[in-house]
Amino acid sequence: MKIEAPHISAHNELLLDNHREAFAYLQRQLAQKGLDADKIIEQVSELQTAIPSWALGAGGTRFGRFSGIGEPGSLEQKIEDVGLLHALTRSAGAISLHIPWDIPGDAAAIRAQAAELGLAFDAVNSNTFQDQKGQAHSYKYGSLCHVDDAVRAQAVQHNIEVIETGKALGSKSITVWLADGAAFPGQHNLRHALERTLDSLKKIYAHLPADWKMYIEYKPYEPNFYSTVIQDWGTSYLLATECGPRAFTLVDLGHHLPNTNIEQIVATLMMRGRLGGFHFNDSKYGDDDLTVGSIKPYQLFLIFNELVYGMANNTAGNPPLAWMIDASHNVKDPLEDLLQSLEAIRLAYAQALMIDTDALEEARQANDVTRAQEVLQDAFRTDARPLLREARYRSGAALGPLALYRSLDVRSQLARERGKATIATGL
Ligand code: PSV
Ligand code: MN
Repeated sequence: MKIEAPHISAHNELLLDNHREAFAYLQRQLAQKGLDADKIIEQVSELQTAIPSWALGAGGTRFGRFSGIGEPGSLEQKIEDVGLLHALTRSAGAISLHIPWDIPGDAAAIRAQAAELGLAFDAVNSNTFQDQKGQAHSYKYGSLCHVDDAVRAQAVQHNIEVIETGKALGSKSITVWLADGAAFPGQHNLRHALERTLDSLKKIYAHLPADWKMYIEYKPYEPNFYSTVIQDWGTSYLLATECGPRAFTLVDLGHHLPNTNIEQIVATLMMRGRLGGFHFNDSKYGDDDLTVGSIKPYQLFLIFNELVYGMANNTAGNPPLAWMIDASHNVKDPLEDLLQSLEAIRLAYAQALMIDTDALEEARQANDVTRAQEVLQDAFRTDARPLLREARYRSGAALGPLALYRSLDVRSQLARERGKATIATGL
């Protein structure tokens, strides 16, 4: 199924009068604060978030998974789904593949299909956290950190093959997330496990094409619950700097212990030019993979505040960031959930762009803590949604993506085309 321009314009027609009124009001509010709505719209419109190929089917927990209907049963259908999201929002212009869950059979054809829908291929993701059929060595006790040379060599080789797949698609980066760690105390010599991991990562880095980047993702626990080899941003940063200038830390919002100050991590990494990208999601307890902005929208706004500052004051030459949603939807329609996440990401970004940065700096210099908080919260409490709608409208997308998705009954149409029992690959 495809969403075409006439679908969008018919839908927009119905909402346009109300939208114009709301947007004009916001525009005046912003102008009073010396902010140019058009400029913010331009910046917001540039923010394109990649959709991971594994997020298009129902997610699950270790207790079970409840499939929906019309799930994409092939990579082609996953790309079709991302095309729908992009047509509705013009904010999901890329797809990120997990190998081997989604190995393209015919890379040229897949690339052409994506290009036709306006999609690029973002980072490719390797997977050495699961054993695959016919694999010579098991990752039960780790991959890049393994005590056995042969297991490490196999895991390095897999990453090299993932890079090759990415090259055929036009990707420019690889994300390495390791499940490696110790399930129980005593299992690892912690220092040696890290040294072996560094050695393996250097071997992968040596195969990185000159115009590629390597993102190193960290996570404090799960699936190992005693220790994780790359447990935090500091470890990732250490590995990245040891590997070379094209290795960066990747921040997944769910990969922190409760109450970690993630915005501070962003500030520190950008100060060193080593923030590679983001996996967006939200969480209440741990790596819950909930819809972006569904639990802690203020935290997301504060993170974007640091990102905006870091991008505008890029003294360390931090490269443009890779943005991706890494969420799981359990009981929701994945596409609806992704639409909500896309909206939440741009909303936080737009609100961060609405901060009166001069007033904030003045308050800081005067140690006026109350005023500093007021300045931040004034932006956070501004309803930025009309601006996002305007950004979509100007780029040919829907004023109300979710409403249009529902009124077109996209999911039923997909179920008719694909059948009710298809199951997407992924966790
Ligand atoms: C691990 O929890 C992770 O965040 C990594 O990015 C994986 O690639 C992804 O989730 C798999 O769902
Ligand atoms: Mn992730």
